[in-house]
Amino acid sequence: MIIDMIISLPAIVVKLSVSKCHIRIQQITVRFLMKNLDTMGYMGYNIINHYAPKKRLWNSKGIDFMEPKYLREAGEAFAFQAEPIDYKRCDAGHINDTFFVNCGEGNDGYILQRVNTNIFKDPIRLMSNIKGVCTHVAKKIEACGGDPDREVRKIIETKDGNDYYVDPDGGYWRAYLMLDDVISYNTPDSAEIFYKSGVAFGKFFNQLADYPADTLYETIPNFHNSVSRMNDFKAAVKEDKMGRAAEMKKEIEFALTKEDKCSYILDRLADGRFRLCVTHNDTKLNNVLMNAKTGEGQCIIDLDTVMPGSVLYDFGDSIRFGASSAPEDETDLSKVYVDLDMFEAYVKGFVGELHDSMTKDEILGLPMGAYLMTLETGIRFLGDYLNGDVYFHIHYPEQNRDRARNQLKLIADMDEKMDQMNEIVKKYL
Ligand code: GN1
Ligand code: MG
Repeated sequence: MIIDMIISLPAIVVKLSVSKCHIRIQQITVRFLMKNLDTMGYMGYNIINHYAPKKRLWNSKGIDFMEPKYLREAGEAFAFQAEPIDYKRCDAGHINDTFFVNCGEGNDGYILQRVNTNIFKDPIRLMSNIKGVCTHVAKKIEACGGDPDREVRKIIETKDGNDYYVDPDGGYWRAYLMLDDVISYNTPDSAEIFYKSGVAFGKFFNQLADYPADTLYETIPNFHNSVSRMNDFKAAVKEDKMGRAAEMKKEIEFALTKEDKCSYILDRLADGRFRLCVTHNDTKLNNVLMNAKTGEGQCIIDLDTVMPGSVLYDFGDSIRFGASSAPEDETDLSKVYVDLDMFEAYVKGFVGELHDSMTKDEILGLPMGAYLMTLETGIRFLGDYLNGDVYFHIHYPEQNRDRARNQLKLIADMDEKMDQMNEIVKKYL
């Protein structure tokens, strides 16, 4: 016993000093990043967030430490019910910078967002899309006796009557009314919740069925063009800017074997088997706010990518996110699979709303919609990891790698479950 302890002593000492050294490196990194936040930007903020306790990121007034320049100027530019008292960063969403605005007891709260103009190149046309869509949906809600302020995003104008504020550095900001008594889920707690989100996205799709699609500006061209997504991915692999392709060899090879499936939706849009409609294109479960009291879907949010597309895009993106047994960046892949009960619950809700307007080919194609939206997201995460994390916000350095592995695990599972998914949708023809 004593001899055993003596023998293992050097190993313990080495382990302790390695972990001490690791902690020390983390502390130095955090200190350096905190001093240089202006130049390190969001990536710096997220690394600190990962390594250091969150409370270190809030200053004495309770304001996010990594407060973007002109946050306050932007907040003061909008015609809120009262002047803002404080702001909190919202960490959901991989693209824009989002803040909750508190205007004091008894006053409404607001969402203030700085649009990511590296991705949305023309924020003025983007806002005119959103305004058009919200106005259209608001009229539908009013006609049914609903409350348009609470059932569709309400855009708040600036004090001088614009839909956005431009800061002195050319940053674009917009604001929405924040809704009380709503919940958004990252994973559905029950099949019932996921069913209700399907109903809500189905309703939204219906509300936009007569929207003049040709007036919509394409905020991100080829957004769900899986063929061009695959080409972008191949270019990232070829360039291998960060020297990360070797580490991801297995995942890259796996993704490339799926290339022949990428044109499935495009072929059918081209020959008329699928219709070109107005679609949301980012139908993650957390983009529907559910009423906390009734549990029903209340308001669809994140309207940046409302563009012409196929109904399979909206169905598929919901499945890849909400019918997964685990969150999008779960690293224990044994926990990641497609939950067929969730899949069926969503089919029931979504197709239940849209049945009369969908073609038979579209209903039968839904499992492929799920497959392609998952593949697309997987190769986008992986491509971004190879490109040096320039697109999606990350909260720690390897997050895009982990997200990619997660999505590709779902694809491997869908390969196994395709027959069962096909059988499920046939029941709803
Ligand atoms: C991004 O903004 P957010 O987080 O809702 C992305 C989606 C991806 C999603 C993956 C404009 O959505 O396409 O499916 O991340 N949005 C854009 O979680 O690229
Ligand atoms: Mg989005």
